[in-house]
Amino acid sequence: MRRASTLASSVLSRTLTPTLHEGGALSTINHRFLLVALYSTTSNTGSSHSRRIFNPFSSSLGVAGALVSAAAAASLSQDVLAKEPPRAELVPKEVVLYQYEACPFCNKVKAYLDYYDIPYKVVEVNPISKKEIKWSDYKKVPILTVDGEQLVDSSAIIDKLRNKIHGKEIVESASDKDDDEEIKWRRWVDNHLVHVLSPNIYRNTSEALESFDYITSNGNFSFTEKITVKYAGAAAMYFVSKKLKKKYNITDERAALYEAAETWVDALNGREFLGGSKPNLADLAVFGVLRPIRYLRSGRDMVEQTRIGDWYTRMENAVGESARIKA
Ligand SMILES: N[C@@H](CCC(=O)N[C@@H](CS)C(=O)NCC(=O)O)C(=O)O
Repeated sequence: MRRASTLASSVLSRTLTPTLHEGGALSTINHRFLLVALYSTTSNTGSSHSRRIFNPFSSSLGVAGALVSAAAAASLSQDVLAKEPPRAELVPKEVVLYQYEACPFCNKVKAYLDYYDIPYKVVEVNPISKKEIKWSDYKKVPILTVDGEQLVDSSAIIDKLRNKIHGKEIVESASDKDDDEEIKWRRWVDNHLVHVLSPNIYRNTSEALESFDYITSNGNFSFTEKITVKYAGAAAMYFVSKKLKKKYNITDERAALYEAAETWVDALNGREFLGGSKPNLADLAVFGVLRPIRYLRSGRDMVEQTRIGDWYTRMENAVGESARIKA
């Protein structure tokens, strides 16, 4: 195993040395650290079709995490909505998701797979070596293989899956107006909402440490590596998040998060979901990207300070059990 100092300097040099590729230098900086940070967690956290309420505090805050989960579970039992599994013959035989556990784009795909009850295996990618995706020319996650076919880019993956497993039914039942609305809000998730998240989870030293504590508690690090990555990562991401704020014209990150949450509730316009009585792809996208931060300080603040909580709980109920199966 590499020594902690080597690991830290490798992580830092990768993180702080921008390279030019899609998304630009700053996004590379952001991603590299997020990989080692929120996105780098263990691969064996899922269980076969067991109800899974995502709660990053379950390991680090023990009783508090259990209480949050218990409250959510109680609400689930009162109001469990039917999922929408595809016809059996349309369910792919083998679906594998290459991911970082807390990556918002990966979580979008997982929300879709969970909601539609499509069993999938997860391969957790090492963010530094990326050896698990060496076989692919595409160097980001998520990558989804569906019966051997490689799909990349979260929104494109979801579109292709929808065509494969639901195709006509959904396309024919939706009006153009519904389609336009769904497309508009899916774009809003990719172009706006995801950019508000990093400045919030690394907003100050304590939140940056909270985020890295979650990562290092769940990631595959030795004791020394944990300490090094936790403190070096938190410090670096604190500064990177300031740059991200500038890049995306965010002056007050919490205000931007609350505004995004309120904007979303306004878009619902009194409906249970954007899709009406059932979630559509925009509901699943918003839910997916918020899921990794929901029980961090920023997510808790968001639910306390805005009207998004009721919709979020409805989504937890609707998405329900994870369809993930053990590799
Ligand atoms: N547009 C892509 C973005 C994917 C993306 O940026 N993934 C990040 C992790 S959240 C990544 O793999 N970054 C690796 C890198 O930039 O080297 C999608 O929606 O899937």
